[in-house]
Amino acid sequence: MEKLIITAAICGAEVTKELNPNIPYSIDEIGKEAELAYKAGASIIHLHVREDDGTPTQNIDKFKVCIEEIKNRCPDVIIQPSTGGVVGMSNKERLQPIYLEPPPEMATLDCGTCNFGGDEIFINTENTIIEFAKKMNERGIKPELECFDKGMVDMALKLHDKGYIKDPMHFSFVLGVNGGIKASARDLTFLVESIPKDSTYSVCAIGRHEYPMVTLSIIMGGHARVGFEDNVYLSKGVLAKSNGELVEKVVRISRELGRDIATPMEARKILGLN
Ligand code: KMH
Ligand code: ZN
Repeated sequence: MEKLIITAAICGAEVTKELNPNIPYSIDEIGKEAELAYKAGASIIHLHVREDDGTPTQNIDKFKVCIEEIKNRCPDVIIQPSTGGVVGMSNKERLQPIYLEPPPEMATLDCGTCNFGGDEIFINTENTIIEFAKKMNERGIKPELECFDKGMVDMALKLHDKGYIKDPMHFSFVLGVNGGIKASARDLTFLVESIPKDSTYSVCAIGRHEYPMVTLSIIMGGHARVGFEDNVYLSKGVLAKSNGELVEKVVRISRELGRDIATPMEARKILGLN
């Protein structure tokens, strides 16, 4: 089986130090967390950035300094900025990191609108998705197609057929969001069977669902995302000390199951990055 690409979603936009004091906010904290994840086996860092007080931001200058810090510590890691930001941000705010110089190799492309619990709605209209996809194409950025539900997979496939999303497609199945598809073996199988055979996919899941779903992905030939953005616990009731610990755990599981871990260069080859 192809080697496993591990993505570390090191800080997210919504989790706070109140939930786990090890969530990184500052440039230095973000750099340290990226390095721990990378040294443990992550080849992609999925990146959100924060103000020093933890407020999520999509400010391009903040991305720039955080990426410099990460590159100093992990020179060959793939950095994948979020274009999702946080619920309520405008498209213009969200798109800022795709204008970085040089452009990032990858960025997320959220493929639909989703309830996020309570009154929160993460809005991605069809026109928004097309606008983001076009801009990523212009900048030579590979989109990671974030799908929180089956309809988002179908939207990505439709926009692929219309030429807005290029081959080879890479999906990220986000399971167990409050408002999205369930974190279950049946639902993951449904998603995997819905995408073209020559595409790749990674799986992440919220909270306690993270390791069971990621383990299924390892077995099924998909890739894995772990990190504080999705889950702050190493095991039941035990807060993770770092993203490194979360990555070490998925490395252990994968090796036990006989699947080796991809280096960043191997990940680039698998994903068709230049
Ligand atoms: N924070 C969520 C609103 C992404 O990175 O593209 C969106 C998100 C997905 O995290
Ligand atoms: Zn994200």
